[in-house]
Amino acid sequence: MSDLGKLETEILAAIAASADEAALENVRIGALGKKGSISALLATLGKMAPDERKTQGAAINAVKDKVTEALTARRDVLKSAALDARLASETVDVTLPVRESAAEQGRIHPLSQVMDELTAIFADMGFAIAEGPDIETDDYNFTKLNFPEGHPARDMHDTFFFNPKPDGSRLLLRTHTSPVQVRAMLAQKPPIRIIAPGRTYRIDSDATHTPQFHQVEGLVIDKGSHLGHLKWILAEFCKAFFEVDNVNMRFRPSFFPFTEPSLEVDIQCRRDKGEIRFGEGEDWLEILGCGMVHPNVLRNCGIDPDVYQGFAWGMGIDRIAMLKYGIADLRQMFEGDVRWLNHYGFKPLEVPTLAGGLST
Ligand code: 2NL
Repeated sequence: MSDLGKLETEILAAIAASADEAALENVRIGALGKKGSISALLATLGKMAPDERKTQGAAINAVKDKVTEALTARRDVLKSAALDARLASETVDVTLPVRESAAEQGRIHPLSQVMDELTAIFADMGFAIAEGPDIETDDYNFTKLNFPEGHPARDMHDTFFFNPKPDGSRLLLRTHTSPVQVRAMLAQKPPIRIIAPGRTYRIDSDATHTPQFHQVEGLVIDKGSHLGHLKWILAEFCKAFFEVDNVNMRFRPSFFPFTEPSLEVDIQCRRDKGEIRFGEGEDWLEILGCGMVHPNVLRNCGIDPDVYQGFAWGMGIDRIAMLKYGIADLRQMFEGDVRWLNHYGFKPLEVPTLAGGLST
């Protein structure tokens, strides 16, 4: 076989043996590239006699055409084999569920949900939401609220105190959200209609108490406000919050330094098999404390008790959240267990509203 014939056989064999497009490209460069074997042969034509050039030129170009054809054919085969391999390895199971977006995967803690529900209900009645600092003064947390200095009622609150300052005064972690209302009375003129939801702190830790807990308090100050208004507000609140048409409430006399008279409120319920129903049954469940704002508190906050009357109430949020959503253990609420939150939590985009439903 001639040298040219041998070269052709070798190149065609190398093309057939190329396992992928990269290997094939190397063969192409080896034959047809600038320094390729066929290109080198074509370069010799210039030095040949015209007759020889005619026959050799035709022969070399014929080999070049064959090689080019074989390269194209082989490239097509390798391309479609590569595509087949990708299609086989990158299968998509279209029957799998669609992955939820981050906003849909997250969960709102039941306590945040209940706070949002309370806020929606009272905002609908025309209440403004008031907030204040967790770290308070003795004056706002106790003195202005008619707890006399050294009075045992201060001990009832098991307060977290900070170290005293050089002047003897000491800051504390608020034991209730009442100081928020004190600030509101000092800052604005009546009529006042506010609720103050937030964190509160007392030195208490057992199965039913955590050192940090949550409260919502309400305050109305106006000319001629009275207990009848308070009873209506609380009844409307209970119906809306527990999502029932009817509630029966019981008011018992009680004592708080900041209200006179003071009352505790129970709502009627039935408990069976761990389930609780409101508006029926024989049991009574205490849910909040309330009363007419003590004249001393009004005076301490710059409001004339001969012109204005007010009523206020306070309620623990943690317990009513557990009641409404069937949460058995208070401490689980603060453990931050994602599995617990997936079970008891709420979807972030389903914001509670009175029109759209509180807890759907
Ligand atoms: C309870 C009872 C109550 C208030 C809180 C209040 C606030 C001001 C003036 C007068 Cl500024 N009262 N708040 C009134 C009665 C009861 O809370 O058992 N809370 C968990």
